Amino acid sequence: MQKTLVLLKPDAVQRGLVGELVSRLERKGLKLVGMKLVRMDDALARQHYAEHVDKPFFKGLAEFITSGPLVAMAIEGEDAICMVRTLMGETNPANAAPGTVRGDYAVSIGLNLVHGSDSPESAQRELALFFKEDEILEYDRATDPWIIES
Ligand code: IDP
Ligand code: MG
Repeated sequence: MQKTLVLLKPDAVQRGLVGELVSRLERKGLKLVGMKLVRMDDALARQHYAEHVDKPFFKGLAEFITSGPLVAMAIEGEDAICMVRTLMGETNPANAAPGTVRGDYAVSIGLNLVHGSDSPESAQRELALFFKEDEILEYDRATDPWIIES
């Protein structure tokens, strides 16, 4: 089992796509183990996008990601990190396949609706930026009767 961080970025919230995008993750069979509405500030943007702070697009990215509320989710599943990235599609919506979130809904690389951690190390680091330990639920599949396996 892996856990990964998914962000429904401010454009997804502003366009009213939260339900649709959560639904896609649920239908795939991924488990929602944490969820909150967050307004990122500059400091959190710099931490979250640490690998990009020196890139030319960082200023625009930081302005956008702090521009309004976003939905942060902790998602669990087998190969969840890769699965989420596949559901999201390529970073640039021009290259994102139809059927993916970015392929179906996004038209610009700046406004590409979703974030998903890209490795187990990133997932662990990024989840800790958005969630305290007790804000991510632990399900025990053997004993928790409300968990229906997809
Ligand atoms: P990812 O979100 O698919 O993992 P990254 O390369 O990690 O893509 O970039 C993080 C975010 O920064 C992207 O989702 C996108 O919103 C933005 N971004 C990346 N490259 C560019 C660019 O060349 N111009 C503008 N924004 C970019
Ligand atoms: Mg990335």
